[in-house]
Amino acid sequence: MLLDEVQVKVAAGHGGRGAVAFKKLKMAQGPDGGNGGKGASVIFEGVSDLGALAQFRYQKDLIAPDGGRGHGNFVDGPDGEDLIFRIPVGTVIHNLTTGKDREMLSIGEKILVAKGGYGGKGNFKFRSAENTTPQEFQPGLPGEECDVLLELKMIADVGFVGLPNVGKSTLLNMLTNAKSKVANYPFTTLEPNLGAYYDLVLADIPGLIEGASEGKGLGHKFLRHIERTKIIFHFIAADSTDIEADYKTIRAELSAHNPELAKKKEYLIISKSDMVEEKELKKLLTKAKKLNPEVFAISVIDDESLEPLKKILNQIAEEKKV
Ligand SMILES: Nc1nc2c(ncn2[C@@H]2O[C@H](COP(=O)(O)OP(=O)(O)OP(=O)(O)O)[C@@H](O)[C@H]2O)c(=O)[nH]1
Ligand SMILES: [Mg+2]
Repeated sequence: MLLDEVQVKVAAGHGGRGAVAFKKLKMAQGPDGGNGGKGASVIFEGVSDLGALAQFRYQKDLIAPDGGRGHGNFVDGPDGEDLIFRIPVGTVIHNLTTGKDREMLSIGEKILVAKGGYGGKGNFKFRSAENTTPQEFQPGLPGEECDVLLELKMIADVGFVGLPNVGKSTLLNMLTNAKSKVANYPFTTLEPNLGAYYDLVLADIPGLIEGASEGKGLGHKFLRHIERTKIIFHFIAADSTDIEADYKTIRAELSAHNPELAKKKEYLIISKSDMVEEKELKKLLTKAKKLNPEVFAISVIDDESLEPLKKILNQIAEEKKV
């Protein structure tokens, strides 16, 4: 099961304390306490692997090492080595402690989540003409600590939405290298699937039902994955008993989840067009055009019917390049 939301505790390392020490040579006396090392920071780095949050299933405390303490003879404590965790691109990092959100947008991008504390100065730094035997030192500063909620919101170009069993996964598998499970019953797809169609990322979302935005069915959990998509393919099966009702159900769920979703460019896809007679299909398309003039009838057993859709995808890919 894809882990797409997880809360972790993050603690950067504390700085090491500075040393109080004096040279032991008779001829050369004086302070020689070294500084403490810097505490390690906790850093997230973007990767393409959508499953990367799984590392936090059991490891929920991300604790970076402290800096070492300073020693005599001007020996500074070692810095703690930063902890770097790889998280999927498209993850929103909610810092629950500060209330600030950051997003991991690109592969290789590094985001500092908790900064390690500075090391303290050793007594050598406190020497002066008046104070030749300083006892002063600084303790290291504490590292930052925070609770962080990681929420994966995939960055797909096109999101497939619709009621269950309308052929979303089937089309994804046809167009891409994805192997989304297909079966003739509702809720076959239990988690989102991605596929690449040339440069485009297509996302197949589990079927939505009325009340999905309030938590019914499975799809609600995944609606956030299409918050970032620019384009929605809205599927209605040709053998639907009432396409207008089906259409409105899904539109209502999209707006209820997030009004921004309802504003996205939408193409209406009348799927399984082979299930109805030609005459019936024509009637359906007339009805469908009233709901959304950008409508396509497709059947996965008729390759030709997919051509107009592929053209649209190519057009979307072209627009993405600009
Ligand atoms: N006749 C016909 N059947 C199709 C077509 N496309 C899909 N199907 C069948 O419809 C059923 C449902 O397909 P899925 O792709 O699993 O549907 P889905 O929308 O992903 O369903 P959920 O994952 O439950 O939301 C399967 O039995 C498919 O073989 C089509 O163009 N024509
Ligand atoms: Mg499916």
